Amino acid sequence: MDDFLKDLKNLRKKAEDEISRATTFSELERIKTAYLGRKGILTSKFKDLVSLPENKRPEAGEIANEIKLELQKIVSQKIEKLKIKGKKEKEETFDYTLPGIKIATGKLHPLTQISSQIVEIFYGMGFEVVYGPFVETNYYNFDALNFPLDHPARDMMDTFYIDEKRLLRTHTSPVQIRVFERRKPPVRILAPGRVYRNEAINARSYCVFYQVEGFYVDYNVTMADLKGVLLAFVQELFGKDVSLRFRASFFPFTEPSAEVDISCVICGGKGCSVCKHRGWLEIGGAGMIDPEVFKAVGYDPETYSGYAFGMGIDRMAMLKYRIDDIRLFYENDLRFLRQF
Ligand code: 2NL
Repeated sequence: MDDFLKDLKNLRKKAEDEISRATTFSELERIKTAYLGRKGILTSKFKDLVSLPENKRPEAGEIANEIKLELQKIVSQKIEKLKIKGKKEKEETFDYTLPGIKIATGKLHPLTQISSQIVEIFYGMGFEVVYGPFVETNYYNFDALNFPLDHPARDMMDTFYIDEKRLLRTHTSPVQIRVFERRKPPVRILAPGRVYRNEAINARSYCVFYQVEGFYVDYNVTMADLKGVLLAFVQELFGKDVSLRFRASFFPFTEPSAEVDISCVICGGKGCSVCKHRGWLEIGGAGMIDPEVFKAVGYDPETYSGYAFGMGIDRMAMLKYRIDDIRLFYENDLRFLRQF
């Protein structure tokens, strides 16, 4: 019995020493297993209890159990100590002079940025923003807009056809026709979005681009209202000293029609390479909605009048950010995109 208790005490002393000397978690884990594990030294001592005289067993068992609990407690305390030590070491070895890690943040595409600005400006002037499908029918893209059947824009050389009836919209006007069908005047709508043209690609034109169209239909809407709204818009987007001019033109869906020019935002109108020394830049077209379009959607042209306009978003982004090649917007080169 005395030998047994002496063994236990030595065991305890040895275990305590080893635990206190341990410097890593794996070392500590190994010691714990060696003493307290299923095949551990202390565990085997419990099995030896049977070799003691029966009347001594309870006392010896109790002592062995106390030692076991004590060692378990010391191990847990040591784990906490190692944890604190690890944290401190990490802090001490951190090199504050190292350059920081740059966190990559997403950004809006320049065309999306310009588009949002345009939407904001017209929204502030009372326009509702409406979107529509990219795949359209001949009717909404051409017929309802008074395009004659032999108009060159309907040609497969200019328009991407999906089949006989369906095509990729070549402008956002079909969105507006769909609004006319559902609503009665007064209506004031802005329709921005992606459009498609089957054209040769170069620095100025691409097969995909973004357009914004708008219109206002009510009693007594005039060309003066149109010019006022567009002037307010360009001055908001490009600056207060921008001027606006209309040049007589023709579109199947408006009469009268005009090309819309602004004074060159690069040279201020004096003449430079961007405006080809004209002092003016074309940003879109506009006019009074043709009575034929009103008839197609069931509005009485004798009662109502309205203006409509269309502008290229890519063109405006190119002017605002001074970009000389439209293709840059569609190549998704990060060196380009990161600049916005
Ligand atoms: C341009 C010219 C224009 C319109 C678009 C329009 C729409 C309806 C009825 C009448 Cl539903 N007109 N849109 C009118 C005049 C010009 O766009 O050069 N765009 C880039």
